[in-house]
Amino acid sequence: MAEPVEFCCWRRLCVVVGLCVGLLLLLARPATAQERQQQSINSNWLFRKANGTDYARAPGGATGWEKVSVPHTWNAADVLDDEPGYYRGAGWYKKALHVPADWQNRRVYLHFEGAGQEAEVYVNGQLAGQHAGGYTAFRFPISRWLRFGEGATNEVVVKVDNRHNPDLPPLSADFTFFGGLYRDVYLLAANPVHFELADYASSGLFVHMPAVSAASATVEVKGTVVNETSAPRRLTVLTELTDREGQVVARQRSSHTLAAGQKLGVRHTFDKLRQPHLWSPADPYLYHVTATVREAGQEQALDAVSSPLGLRWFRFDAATGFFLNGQPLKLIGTNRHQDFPGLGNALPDALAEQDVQLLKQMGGNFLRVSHYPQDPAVLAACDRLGILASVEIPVVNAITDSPAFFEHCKTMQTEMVRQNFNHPSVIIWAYMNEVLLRLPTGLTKDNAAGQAYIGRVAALARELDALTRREDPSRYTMLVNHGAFDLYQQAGLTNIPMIVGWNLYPGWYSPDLEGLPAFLDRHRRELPDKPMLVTEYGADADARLHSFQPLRFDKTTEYANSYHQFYLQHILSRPFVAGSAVWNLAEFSSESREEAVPHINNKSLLTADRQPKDAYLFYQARLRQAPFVKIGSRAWNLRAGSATSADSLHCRQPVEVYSNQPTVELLLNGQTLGTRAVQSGVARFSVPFGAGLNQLTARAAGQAITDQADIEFQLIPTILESKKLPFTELNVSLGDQRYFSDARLHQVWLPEQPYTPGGWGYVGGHPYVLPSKRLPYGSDRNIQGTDYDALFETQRVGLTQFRLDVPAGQYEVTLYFAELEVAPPAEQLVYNLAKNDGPVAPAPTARRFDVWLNGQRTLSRLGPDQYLVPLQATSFKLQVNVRRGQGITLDFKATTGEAVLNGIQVKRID
Ligand code: GCB
Ligand code: CA
Repeated sequence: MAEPVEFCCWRRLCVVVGLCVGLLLLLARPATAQERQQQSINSNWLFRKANGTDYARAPGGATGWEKVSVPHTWNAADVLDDEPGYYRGAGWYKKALHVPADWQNRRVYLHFEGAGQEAEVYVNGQLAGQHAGGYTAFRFPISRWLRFGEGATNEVVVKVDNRHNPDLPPLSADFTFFGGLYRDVYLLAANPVHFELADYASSGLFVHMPAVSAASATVEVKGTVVNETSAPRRLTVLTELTDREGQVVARQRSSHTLAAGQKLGVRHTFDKLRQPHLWSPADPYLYHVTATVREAGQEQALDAVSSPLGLRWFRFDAATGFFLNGQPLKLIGTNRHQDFPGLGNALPDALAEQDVQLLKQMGGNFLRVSHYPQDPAVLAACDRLGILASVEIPVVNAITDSPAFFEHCKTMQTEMVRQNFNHPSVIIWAYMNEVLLRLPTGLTKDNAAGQAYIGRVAALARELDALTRREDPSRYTMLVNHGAFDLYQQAGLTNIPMIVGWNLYPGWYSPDLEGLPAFLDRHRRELPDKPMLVTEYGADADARLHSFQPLRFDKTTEYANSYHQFYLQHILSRPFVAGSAVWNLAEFSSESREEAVPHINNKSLLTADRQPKDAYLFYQARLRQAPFVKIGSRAWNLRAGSATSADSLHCRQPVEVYSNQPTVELLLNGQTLGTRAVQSGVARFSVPFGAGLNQLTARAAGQAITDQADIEFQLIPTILESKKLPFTELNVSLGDQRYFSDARLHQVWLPEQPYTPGGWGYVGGHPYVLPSKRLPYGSDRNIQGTDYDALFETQRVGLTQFRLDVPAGQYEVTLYFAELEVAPPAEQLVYNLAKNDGPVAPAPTARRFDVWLNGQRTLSRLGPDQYLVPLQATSFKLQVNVRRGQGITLDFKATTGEAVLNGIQVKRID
């Protein structure tokens, strides 16, 4: 087998050897006609949805096909519309392929980085291969069906299908199962003598690091050489390790004779490389491994494969957490989903890389690639930027107890491990997420069928865990649970993996934040030997919603801020918590979600278009080393509020400043507001905002670092007849305690308030609350016909008046309604981890009411069967001429049930 021909010590690469190697490289490098070639074939595809015709063997003409390029998904738009559901079925892609004549002597493959969720590939009418699973790569040899040379056209047809398949994970989950050829597609042509190309679409080269220390490293490179020619071949395999500058630091060569059609495993061991330059988040130093196979005695390579090499070692300890290269390192980071607004999951690599970059800029060092393997660009970026990663297959919420389901899981796990084996960033392979979240209908943990099912889940977990340890003894295995400690414990699922991941939502899905420390300490007490990670925690935050009395489930920035501040503190203060990952880096698509932003899960640190929310700035302050100061709510740069008193020209509102310095000074339009101590990353100020532009400057004491935020403030007079502060406009969200700041229309909606003479507000009634009382106020339903769901989801029920004591003038009054009570029930969402909502209240009898504007009946007999279509946004724009001392009075007079009002806008128009 391998015989070392040359050995260079790590630092001592002498000039002479360097020169020789350089020369050898020069000889070996020039792209010869024979080395492997790989090119993307993303352009010029044709696409159509399935229509019953089988296009596999008769691809037909060009009509009815849409020109697309991949990455492509057919669900980019239909996941966002008001129609529940999205297309889950088959789609056809086809493309003309031209291959040069000299490829006749090559082995040609099609390589797909991923297709959602199942694919069949045809070449010139012949089935080249099938693949199940939407998140791993696959590759098929196609030479035998190709027509070569100029003028010859080949037709590649790919049938992709994202229908529900009970034998294929994921079965159900809180994310969208986009369909399509949504990652890069490649054409690959290799010499018939090549490294293995048929090993689960892996690179065929596996880099092991059996021993790494600060003093020395042992690297083992394994590969399989394949002789697909019809004659025996004498071959030389050469493996080189190069440093970041491209200098060869070690080489190994071995000679082999392969019979026709033979495959042979080759292993090169690089023993005791001295003083390796280690890889870490602070210094993500990468070497490279290149393996080539040549004809004996020839310098020309027949095939070459390369891989990054990051030298590091690590371990998890149940009591003291994670250690990288012998040093303790708290893993702090986020999860990531792979979609982007407007693109679905069909992203160019640059957007995947940008996400990893944003995590790095946050100060994070850990990415949970959830809930499935993602584009290769993600882990490549983790390698380069120094982000440690956990990767998992999409066994989410439930399993199917069928041999096919088990087989698919095992194949996916094998694909995941082999395709990503060489990424130094990967430290964990995981395989299940909250798999006991909902037992199949009729099953409970106490009945026999339920116990049998749980037993099968555990059996699958054991198989996957054993498979993973066999495939890769150098990484840790992990299984991720929701916060039902006893359930997973009794099922044996906390015992099987090397690390337990917990998705913890106390203070979100369960009422009390204090549940978090209690849960963490329970793990330590009851599973003292099991390392753990907080694999998820998060709170919904619609960046438009704000509150100064934040409440669980109100989806305000401020509730999420306090939630994250609480969690991070408890995670950091417990050494046994090896690390954590926020749910989620950015907002992501979950088609069946309703609430403030339908179809979007917004438990995230970045908005969908990757703008930072406050919590992101908070993490920067806690995690980044360099001096940092950022004004919170900088995204909330359009604010409104009522003046503090009748003759005040200011409104006081709190502002948080995030910093890693001991104190921060805040200035408003150049005037200091004082200096405050920074506590756990946050300094808190009360700012007297004036009408118009407010320029905030934050300064970390003793540091030259500052931050600025320009905030435009719409100041509402307390007494609307005020001369000093003329009334112009007022927007109120009824039944709501939040501010809604809408940058698009440049409007701010204020929370409701009761009427006081001289001012404005409602008379009578109460805020709408769900029958289940799950939310503090408002509905959780998608309101059709609007992007302002949060405004329409809240309403005041049973009000008798809304009054504004505005000065004389011409006004426009717009009333907003959505019928919330009389609504068809929503689908029970599987990911809703809150206690069961309980029985659905009987639909109330239809309401009926009139609205009078300054003594005139203006809107008649409003009700669910007249204008107020359930869950539909409805508005009426009215005009009124207000006389001196008259103001605006809206009377709500119900004849059946109670009147409602969701929002009101009053604008002076003369
Ligand atoms: C979870 C799931 C994740 C959901 C998240 C949520 O526990 O693992 O897929 O998106 O909660 O937001 O409910
Ligand atoms: Ca890609």
